[in-house]
Amino acid sequence: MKLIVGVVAVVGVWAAVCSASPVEGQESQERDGRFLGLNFPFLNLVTVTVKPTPCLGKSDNSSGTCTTKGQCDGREDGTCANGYGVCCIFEKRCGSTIKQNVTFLVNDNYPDALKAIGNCQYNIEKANSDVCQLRLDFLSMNLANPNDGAGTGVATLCEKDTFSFVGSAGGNPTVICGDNSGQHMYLDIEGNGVARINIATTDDSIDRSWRIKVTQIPCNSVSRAPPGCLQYYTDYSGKIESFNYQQVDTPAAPLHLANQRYTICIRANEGFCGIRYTADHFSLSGDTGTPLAVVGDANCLADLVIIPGLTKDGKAAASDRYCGSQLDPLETYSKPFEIRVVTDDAEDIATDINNQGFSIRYTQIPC
Ligand SMILES: *[C@@H]1O[C@H](CO)[C@@H](O)[C@H](O)[C@H]1NC(C)=O
Ligand SMILES: *[C@@H]1O[C@H](CO)[C@@H](O)[C@H](O)[C@H]1NC(C)=O
Ligand SMILES: [Ca+2]
Ligand SMILES: [Ca+2]
Repeated sequence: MKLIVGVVAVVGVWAAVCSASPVEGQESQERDGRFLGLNFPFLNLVTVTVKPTPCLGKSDNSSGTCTTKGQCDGREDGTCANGYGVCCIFEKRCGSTIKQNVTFLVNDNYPDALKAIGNCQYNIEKANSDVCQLRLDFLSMNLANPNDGAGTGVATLCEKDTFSFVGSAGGNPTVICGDNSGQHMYLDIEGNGVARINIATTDDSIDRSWRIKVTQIPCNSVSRAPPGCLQYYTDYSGKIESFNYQQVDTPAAPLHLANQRYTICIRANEGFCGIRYTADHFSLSGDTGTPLAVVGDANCLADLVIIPGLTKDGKAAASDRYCGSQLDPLETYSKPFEIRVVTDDAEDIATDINNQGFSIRYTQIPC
């Protein structure tokens, strides 16, 4: 019996180091093991240690951690460590408290849709004391759309479903609904605090589903977003969309969201001094057919974006406020690069229709 346990221990170590070329001693022990009639079901009865290394889930390439079979606190998705471990995807449902870096928050019933009234809450604790921020990636995020004004005449309100969160560094009032797949957010988590995510659903006749990747960002990480940036882009060029922007070419396209006050930041890369914005779509007010670009403090009062403007030689732009149903291409050398989004608490559908929000491309300009 002693001999068998010894053999198992050595096989376990071999799995742990993921060695492709076994050293002499292990090779002979293995051969002995087979001679003794050892097989894998037997190994399952004994603790085999597997080094926790990153792995990719077999079904959808989600990032996970290689763990020992049976010790995965999540969903097992494929094998790793030469078959001795399982790729463990940390996937959690409503009501969970999580602490593990790179965890996926999913709706109850996931991957099926949720059709229920409820308040889904997740508490997120720091993986270790050196965490200052969370990045939420909405891999998929489909909630009920904001209202369309039927009955009341006032649209863009998240009346049925809401996604909201509270960071330990104080609240963040940004509340969203609708389709936000592909969007992301940064959330500060300070001290010994716990961040909380709330997804409230108030109608049991609508399908909704979500899968949110939560990454814990160390305090001194280069990927930490600067203070005040709800969204943070770090590429030379990219696409920025307002929450619930859905590219639909029918008049009944879902609308932008009321009550938004947040800042989108773009990291100025080394050797780049300016930034150029080009809108693929822009409609924040008065989208009645003929696109109209509106600029200026006096004209943009309800729903608008603020883009600080400065020419290359340091001359201020006439105005930083943009609204209407078109955004003309613009360049600015004002740093940090940012777009502030402001929407009011209403949308009178008698005078203000079809405002879908924006989809804007940015490209950084070399110095
Ligand atoms: C996972 O990624 C690999 C390599 O990029 C790719 O070949 C494979 O098709 C992906 N599998 C899934 C299920 O997405
Ligand atoms: C969490 O994982 C990400 C991505 O793998 C990594 O960049 C980050 O440093 C990790 N956070 C902590 C606290 O280890
Ligand atoms: Ca509007
Ligand atoms: Ca409005």
